[in-house]
Amino acid sequence: MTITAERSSDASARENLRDLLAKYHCRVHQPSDPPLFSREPKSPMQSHHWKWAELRPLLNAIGQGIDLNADGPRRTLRLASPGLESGTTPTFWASIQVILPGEVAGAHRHSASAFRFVMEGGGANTTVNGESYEMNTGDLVLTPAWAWHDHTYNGSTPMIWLDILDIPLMHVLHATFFESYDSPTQPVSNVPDRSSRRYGSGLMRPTEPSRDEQTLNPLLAYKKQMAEEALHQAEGVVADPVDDVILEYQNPVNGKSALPTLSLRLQKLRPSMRGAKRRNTGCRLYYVVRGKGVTRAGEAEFRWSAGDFIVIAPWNWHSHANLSETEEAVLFQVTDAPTLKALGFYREELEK
Ligand code: 1HN
Repeated sequence: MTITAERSSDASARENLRDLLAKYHCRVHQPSDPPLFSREPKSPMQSHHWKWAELRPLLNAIGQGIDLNADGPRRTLRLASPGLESGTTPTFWASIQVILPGEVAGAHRHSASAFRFVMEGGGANTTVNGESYEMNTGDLVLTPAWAWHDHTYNGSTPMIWLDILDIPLMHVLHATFFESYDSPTQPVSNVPDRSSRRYGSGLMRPTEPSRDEQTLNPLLAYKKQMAEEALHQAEGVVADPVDDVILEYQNPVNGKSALPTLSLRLQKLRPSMRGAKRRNTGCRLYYVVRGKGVTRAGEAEFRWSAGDFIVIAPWNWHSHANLSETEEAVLFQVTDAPTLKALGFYREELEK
C-alpha cells in the first residue's frame, strides 16, 4: 500500500488526509480542531455562590415533590456550576440530600468514592459495609469506593446532608461500576462504630491492620465534636495565608486525605481575618457552617452566611474575609487537589 498526500499547504494536506486516515481509525490534528494547549488553564466553569435562603425552598420542593423509593435514585439537589454540562466541578458532584422521617435510601455500591457532611438535623443512620454510623449535624461519614451503603431515618423532622461523589472523574475514566443490594438495607454488624473504635483516636492505631484497612481509608466516621476541638486547638499556632486556621480530615493509616481523590477540611476564619489571594488548578467547594464573610473569586464578590456554598473554578484568583469583628466563621472545604497532585497537575500561586 502506498499513501501519498499532495503537499500544497499544510492545512489542505491535513484536510486531504482526513478521509484516508479515518478509514484506519487514525487522524492528524486539523486546523479547525480546538487548540490542544493554552498557556494556562482555561475553564468554561465559573465560580459560583449558592445562597441558603434560595436553596432552602428548593429543598422543601424536592422533599414534597419527589418520592424516595428504596431501590431508586436518591432525593438530591445537585449544585450545577455555570459553564459545566453537569455537576459542580470537573471531578466531583455536590448534592444536597433530603430524607424524611421513616424513609430508607436503599443499599447499593458504586466505584465512585463518596461522603456525607450533615447540614441539618440528626439521628439518621448510614450503614457502610455492615457498620452503622449515626449522623448528626456537623458529622462526616465516608462511603469509600465500592462500599455498600444505605441510609435509614426514624426521626421526626426532615434531615439534610451534603453528598459529594467523584462521579465526573469516574465517568471520564470509563470506570463506572454500580450494584444494587438485594434488599433495601444490609444486615448491621453487632459491633457498633467498629472503625471508630479501631482508628477513631487519630493517634493510636491497630498494630495489625487487615489488608482491606490498608487499601481504603478504614475510618468511616469523623464526629463534629472531634473536628471542632482539633480546630480549636490549632488556632493561634500556624495559619494559612488564604484559608486561615485549617485542618484536613486524614486517613489514619497513611496520613493522606480521607478519600484518595478528595481532601476534606474544616477551617476557621478568625474575626476580622482578611486572607491573601491564591489561584490553583483543581476546584474548591466551601460550605459555610457558621459566620458571615465575603469571598472574592475572579471578578465576582460573594457575600455569604451560614448554609451557603461557594465553588471556585480552576485557576480563579480567590480570597476570603470574615466580616465580623467578634464572631469566627467556620467553613467546610472540599478540594480535588489529591487527584491533581497524584497526576502531577497541581499548581498554585499566591499573590505577592
Ligand atoms: C448516591 O449514591 C448517594 O448513596 C447520594 O446517598 C447522592 C448522587 C449521585 C449518584 C449517587 C447516596 C448521589 C448518589
